[in-house]
Amino acid sequence: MERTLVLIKPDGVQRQLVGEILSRFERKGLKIAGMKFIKMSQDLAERHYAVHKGKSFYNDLVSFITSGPVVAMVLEGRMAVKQTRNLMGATRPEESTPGSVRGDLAIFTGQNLVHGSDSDENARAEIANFFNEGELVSYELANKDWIG
Ligand code: IDP
Ligand code: MG
Repeated sequence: MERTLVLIKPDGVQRQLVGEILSRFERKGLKIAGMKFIKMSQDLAERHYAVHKGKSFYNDLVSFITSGPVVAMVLEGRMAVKQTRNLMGATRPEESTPGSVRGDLAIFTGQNLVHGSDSDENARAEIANFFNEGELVSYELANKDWIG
């Protein structure tokens, strides 16, 4: 089973879409392994988005992600990284397909509601930025035999 880091960004919280977005991941069959509601520090934001340092949108990205609370979560399941990215939709809302979070609910790349790790390796590093091992919970879903 794979794990991935998902953030519901400040626009998702402010637009009161936390439940809407979370329910899409839950209904898919992904399991919540950890979750917290936090305002990201400058330091955490810079670590999380280190890969984008130097890009034209980097400063806006860091100031946006620290502008208000986010929901940070670890989702677990079969091919969780890819499954989550599919549910999120493409980075640019004008390119993300209807049915995806961004395709249905976002219109602007700078406010595209969600973050999801893009590889297993990055997921491990991103999870470690947000969660201690002790904050992740191991348990079985009651319906696991019906999810596969
Ligand atoms: P992702 O969130 O789909 O993985 P990335 O390329 O990793 O997309 O970019 C991280 C975030 O930076 C995006 O979700 C988006 O909010 C923002 N971003 C990416 N490209 C641009 C851009 O060209 N202009 C403004 N913001 C951008
Ligand atoms: Mg990314």
